[in-house]
This record gives sequence, structure tokens and C-alpha cells, in this order.
Amino acid sequence: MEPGLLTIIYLIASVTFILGLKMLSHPETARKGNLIAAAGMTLAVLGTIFIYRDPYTEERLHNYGWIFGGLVIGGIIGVLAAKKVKMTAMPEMVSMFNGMGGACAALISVIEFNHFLKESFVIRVDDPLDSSVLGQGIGVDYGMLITIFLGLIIGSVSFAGSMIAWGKLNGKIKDWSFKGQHIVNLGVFGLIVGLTIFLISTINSSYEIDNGYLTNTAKDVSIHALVNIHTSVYVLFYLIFFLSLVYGVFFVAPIGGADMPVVISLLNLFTGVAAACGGFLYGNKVMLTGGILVGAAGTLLTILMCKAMNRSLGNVLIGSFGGSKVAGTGAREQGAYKEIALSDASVVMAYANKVMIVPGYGLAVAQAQHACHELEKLLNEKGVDVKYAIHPVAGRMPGHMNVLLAEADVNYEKLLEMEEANAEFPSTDVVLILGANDVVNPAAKNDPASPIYGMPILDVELAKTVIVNKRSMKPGYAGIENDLFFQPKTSMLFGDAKKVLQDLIGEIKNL
Ligand code: TAP
Repeated sequence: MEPGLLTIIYLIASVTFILGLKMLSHPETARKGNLIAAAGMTLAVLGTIFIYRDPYTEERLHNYGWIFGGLVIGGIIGVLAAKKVKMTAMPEMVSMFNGMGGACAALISVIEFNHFLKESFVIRVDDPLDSSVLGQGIGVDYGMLITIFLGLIIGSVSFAGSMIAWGKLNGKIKDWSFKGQHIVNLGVFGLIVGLTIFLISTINSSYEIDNGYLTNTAKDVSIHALVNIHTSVYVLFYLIFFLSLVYGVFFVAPIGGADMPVVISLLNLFTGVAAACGGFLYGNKVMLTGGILVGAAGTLLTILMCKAMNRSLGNVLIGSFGGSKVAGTGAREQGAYKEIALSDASVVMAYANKVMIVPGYGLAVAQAQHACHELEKLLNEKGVDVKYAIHPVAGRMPGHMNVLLAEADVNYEKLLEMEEANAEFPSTDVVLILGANDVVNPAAKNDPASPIYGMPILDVELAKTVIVNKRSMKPGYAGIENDLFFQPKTSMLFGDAKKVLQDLIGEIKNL
């Protein structure tokens, strides 16, 4: 049972998780929110290690060597990974860490399944020799068994899927699919569900068949020993484990690269639910709360991202958007584009009333956020009103641009969300696009054959002049050409974003 102190600790930890999540929704409070939630988690972990008692045996945890060994090794890996990771590789890391959560949940189920067979039945047998006691209170704890299987299946899918997502995001794994894959996926899923139902009923019948046997035999015979006769129980259990891993791979492998953020957020949801199963198994309220919060946050984020791209979740999972196939405008003849010299670009901006900067993935690659802020300040000194138009999926993770610009101390008030920015473009003199591509691609509005058709975009072409900075005419993440670059209003300013911004700053200073 949980002593009162532990209940209070868990309550405090749960409150810090909720507070932390709330604070993460604003760049100014995000760091603090993260620290508060981490402090709450530390408190919950220490409380569990030193105060928690097993609900059946009333024993405290005792494997301190293993526990602290794991904590230290995991802590060191976590700190090093967090320090080393580049901002552009954050989605990969999120995916990897999410996968580890899924693996933990699956392993908890593996361990608890063994405990279940060994202990859960026996605990309920008061006296195997007294036939009057047998049959009363003995039986299969279905709630626990179903939770174990849910944790196993969801955790394994989340682990395997996250590993594939990780490989895709860092370019090590290519999109992979075969004809009829969705049918095969459905088949594997059906098999997992069927085997699980069969196994649960097998465990139940093992007990019932052996019930009479138990009544007539020696007192040392435990149900575990009887269930153990059926090694097929274990074989089936590990088969379900294996098939769930296969399903995780098959589920994520065909999904296009540009849809990975939605998939990662969906896998996050899975890990949350799998962790909540662990909390349920251990009767651990803080684990349950943490899992539910992760699951809820993952659900909301998945819905929000689908909305930002104007697509249904089904379409994301089956549509293969952003995959290796280049469709739509990619095949069309684009005509000519024009370039603008640095000096001309600096004059156009310095004498504008209003400049809107559109940051994209390239800004993060170039680490040009500080130079960008410097340009903004310089233009402000010249009386130019400068704002930023933030597309919800610009970059490679939700909030990527917000985090990047917050790092350079850009005033949060200057960041306009897509709808606000779109309302301001008609009154904007110059749009400066810094390493963005898909999020300003008009094909999303006017080319039904395009894989990004239907995704809301920043309507930059409504402004008077559009300057696009990128290094070449190569496509962006979705792998498709961009009509915007060939429009009469648009001029290309080629080069690495940081270098171009520094040069622009130099030019404007000399005006
Ligand atoms: P992208 O469409 O990927 O375009 C980025 C552009 O930056 C590229 O065309 C590239 O052109 C340019 N670039 C790269 N390095 C540069 C550098 N050093 N200096 C200047 N430019 C550079 O980016 P976006 O417009 O931000 O759109 C994001 C895309 O990623 C969407 O398709 C979205 O669905 C997807 N996605 C989003 C997320 C989230 S949640 N944000 C996660 C994963 C994927 P050059 O090579 O010619 O320089």
C-alpha cells in the first residue's frame, strides 16, 4: 500500500507535470516548465524507490544496485545526447526517446506476465489441500491480464515504429512499401488481436482443467507449475510480442517523410497509453497520471498537426504524403526565375514600411537565427516594421521556428501565426523567405495533383515583393517544385542563410 507521504509526493509530481505541460505552450515559460516537471518526476522516482511498497507483499524496492546503475547510465546517456544534439536533429531524438518509453512499457509487460503466471494465481490459493477453499476467489484476473497485453502490444508498436521514424528522419531508412501493404498490416493486426484473445482463454482453461487436478494433489503444486505445462502459453506470448514489433515496422515504413512529425506524435500517444498500462499494473498513480498526460498531449498534438496540414489522420497514415514519389508540380516545366543582388535586396528592405520574414527549415540548418534577429533590429532602427510569419509545420518539429527564434531573443510578440500573417501579407511590402519552401508552395492551393494539396500555406504572394533565400533550386522536404519561385513578384537570393543575412546587414549599414 502507498503510505500517506508517497500519496502526497505523487500528487505533487502530478501537479508539476500538468504545470510543466501548460508552461511548455509558451516559449517564455517553456524552459521553466520543463524544469518543474523534471523536478516533479525526480521526486516521484525517489519516492517510489524509497517509500513505495508492493501491494501484495508489502515489501519495499530492494534492487538498489540495478536501479541506481540504470539511473546513472541512463542519466549520463541522456545528458550527453541532449548536449550534443543539433537543433535540426531534435525530432530524431524525440523519436528515439519515445521509442525507449515504448520499449520500457513492453518490457514491463514481459516481466509482469511472468510474475502473473508465477504469483497472481498462487496468492489467491489459500490452502490447496482444502478443497472447500478451492474455487473460491481463485481465478484469472482478467483486468490485469488484458492490461499486460495492451502494454505489450502498444509499447512494442511504439518502440519499433519510433525506431523506423528515427531512421527515416536521419536519412538512414528510406520509405518502404509494397503492393497490398495496408491489407498485410490489417492482417498482422488481426492476428495479434486473435492470438491475444486465444491466449487469454487458454490461460483460463488451463486453470479450469487443472482445478480438479489441484484439488487432488500435493500442497506444493502451484498453478504456475500447472500453467507451465503449457509451454505454448509462453511461445504464443512471445509470438504476440514479435508480431507487434513487426506491425510497428510495417505501420511506419510506408509513411512519407514529411508526415513523420504526425506519426511521431501518434507514437507518443501510444507510449503514453502503454506507460499508463504500467501504472495500472503496479497500482502506481503517478505513472498512470504521467502516461495519461503523455497520451492526451500526443492525441491533441496529432489532431492539431493534421488540422495544420488540412488532412485526416487516415490520409496521413495511408496517403504516403511526402514519400519518394514526386507528383504534381514536380513534373511540370517551371519556366525562368530571376535573381536579386544583395545590394538591391538591402535597398528594397531598408526603404520598405513593412517586412515579413518567413523562417523555414533552412534557417535552422544555417543556424542563422541570431543574424536574423540582428537584421530585424537594424531594419527597426530604419523605421521598418518587421514581423515573422510562422507556419505550424515549418522546420522539422512542432514549434521548431518558435524555439529557434526564442533562442535568438526575438520578441515573441513579433511572431505571427499563419492566420494572422496571411491577413497581413496584402499590406506587406517585402516578404523575406529564409530557407522555407513547402510552407509557401502555392501548389498546396491550386494543384490537386500535388502531394501537399490541401495543406494551408502562408500566402506570401499577396505581398508586393517576395525575396526567397535558399542555396539552390532544389525542392524542400516534400520533394516537389515550387511555383512561387517562378512568379513575377519573386526574386531569388541564393546562398547560405547565415552568410546572406550577414552580408545584408553589412549592406544596410552602409546605406
Ligand atoms: P522545406 O520545405 O524543407 O524547405 C527548406 C529549404 O531550406 C530547402 O528548400 C533548402 O533549399 C533550404 N535550405 C537548406 N539549407 C539552407 C541553408 N543553409 N541556407 C538557406 N536555405 C537552406 O522547409 P519548410 O518550408 O520549413 O517546410 C517544412 C517541411 O517539412 C514541410 O513539408 C513539413 O510538412 C515538413 N516537416 C515538418 C515538420 C514539422 S512538425 N515542423 C517535421 C518534419 C517534416 P536549398 O537546398 O536549395 O538550400
